[in-house]
Amino acid sequence: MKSTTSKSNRRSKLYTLIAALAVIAIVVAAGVVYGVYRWSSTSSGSNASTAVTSTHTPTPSQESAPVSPSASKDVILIAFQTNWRSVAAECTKTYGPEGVGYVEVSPPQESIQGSQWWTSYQPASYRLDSKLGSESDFTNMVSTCKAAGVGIIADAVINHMAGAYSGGGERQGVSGSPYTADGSFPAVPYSKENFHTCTSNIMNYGNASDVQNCRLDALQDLDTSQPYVQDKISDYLKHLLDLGVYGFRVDAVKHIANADVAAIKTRLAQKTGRPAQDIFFEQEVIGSPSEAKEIQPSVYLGNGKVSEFRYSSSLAKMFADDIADEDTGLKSIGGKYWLPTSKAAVWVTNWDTERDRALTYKSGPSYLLANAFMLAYDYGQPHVYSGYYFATKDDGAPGATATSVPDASCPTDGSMQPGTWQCAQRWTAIRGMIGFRKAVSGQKVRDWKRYGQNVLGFSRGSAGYLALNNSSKPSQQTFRSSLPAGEYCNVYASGDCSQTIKVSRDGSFQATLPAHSAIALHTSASKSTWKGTQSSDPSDPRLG
Ligand code: ARE
Repeated sequence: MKSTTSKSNRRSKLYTLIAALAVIAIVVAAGVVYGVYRWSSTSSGSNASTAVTSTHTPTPSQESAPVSPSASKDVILIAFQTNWRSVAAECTKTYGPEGVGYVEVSPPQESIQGSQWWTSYQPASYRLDSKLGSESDFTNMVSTCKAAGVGIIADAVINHMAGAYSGGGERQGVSGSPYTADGSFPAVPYSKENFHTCTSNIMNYGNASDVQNCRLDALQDLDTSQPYVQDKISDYLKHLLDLGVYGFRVDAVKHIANADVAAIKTRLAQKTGRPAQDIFFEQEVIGSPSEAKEIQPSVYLGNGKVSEFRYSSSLAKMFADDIADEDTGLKSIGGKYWLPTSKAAVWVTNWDTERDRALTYKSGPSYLLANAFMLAYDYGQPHVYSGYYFATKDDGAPGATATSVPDASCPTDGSMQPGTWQCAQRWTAIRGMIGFRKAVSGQKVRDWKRYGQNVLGFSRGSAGYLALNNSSKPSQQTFRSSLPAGEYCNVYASGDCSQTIKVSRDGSFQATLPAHSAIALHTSASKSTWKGTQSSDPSDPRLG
């Protein structure tokens, strides 16, 4: 009797255990299925709602989730003038699911007042209370993005403070901090003695002392050689690191002596207890061989990455001429005199060049083709730029006032109307190419071939193939790739695999590449496995 009871007890305990395990298994499986569903529905560009507003509140465990800087997720998205709430929402909705590694945001410190975008580059204090949001909005953005696997790169304006102005008197920054045109910034605090004595504008880029000790565009130039100034700057950067930012784009580095940049980084490393080489620093140095040797991009390589501006200017020239030319075309990117690929920060355009030179949305379909090339090729760390359509150079973000920028919303008609956001991170071709980059990570460029004027193709190992037609005529070709046989989605052209290419056993495929278009194929996007359901995105621009 006793043994029967204990047997049945044991049996019932066993049943309970099995039932409990079954429940756990069902819950886990449901979680996985939900996760896969969410990934596929978002990564295919499914019904992206057009409003970008924050609803996500991260749990503490999500907040501490690490962002792994892996080579397959090296894409930086520049969310120009986008407010913190909108970046947070987009991290969850688009950047994270699409595989963007980092978002570079506009300067987060308090700036002067004004609706123009460039007011962000005139600090009034280092308080994190700016046109783009409060410190708590910023903190929420950092943790929300981190939970979505996306690191935040802050634009650090450390060379100068607000611009000088005439008429004297005190002014207030966007959150009320007072400042003057003669060096008084009590909220930091900085006083006149903390600035260089040269008050004229830079006249001669052939003279390093002029470039580094005088004023860039009337901006009051900090004397970054002073230990006190280095201390204040490193405190500001430490604060951002403490809040969880991944690293920095450092503004106007050419105007700061290399020794000062290195000293600021060393202080920051000491204060945060991190090795200096583990702190991401991407330095803005616009290179020009005709300028002084002390201000060349290569001088700053010891501090981290450096902008390779040759990239965007070369792409502009090549896409206006013949991208397939063996000597002057895309093949020459990353040549002998370029920064080493591991140190180069590259983009088709940024906010300065967009208003001045370079390929931009105003250049038509070449803009998209150039971005596709950047994301498919293996030179430098790519930055996809996402700003807003504008009429004049000074136009601030859509709806910007002197002290705030409203939440972003993505356009739905492709008309590129000034005063609407671009939302480039949502464009079908950009989403497709970010997925391409992830799939071909670590694979070498091969099968490079010129197929005619402005028509070329190349493989990334046996994982992907990109063919570009930058001419105004369709191009019918037999392309030679190293892809395994199969039917692949053209991820440049659609998000739902409605345009496919059949690759034969020898890797070749026949296709007619439309004018100004591309074919992008990779092994993670085959007809039989593709989950995307949305052919195009409402914010796709009509580039002509
Ligand atoms: C604004 C007004 C000015 C006014 C000033 C002060 O436009 O008229 O005098 O405010 O009141 C941005 C805007 C500027 C703006 C500034 C501050 O572009 O127009 O000035 O914000 O609000 C050089 C630097 C490089 C710099 C470019 C613009 O080397 O670092 O000039 N780029 C960064 C940012 C900019 C930002 C700043 C620096 C300032 O990306 O967005 O300015 O924080 C050659 C040289 C380059 C030189 C280039 C252009 O190529 O080799 O070194 O770049 O010409 O001059």
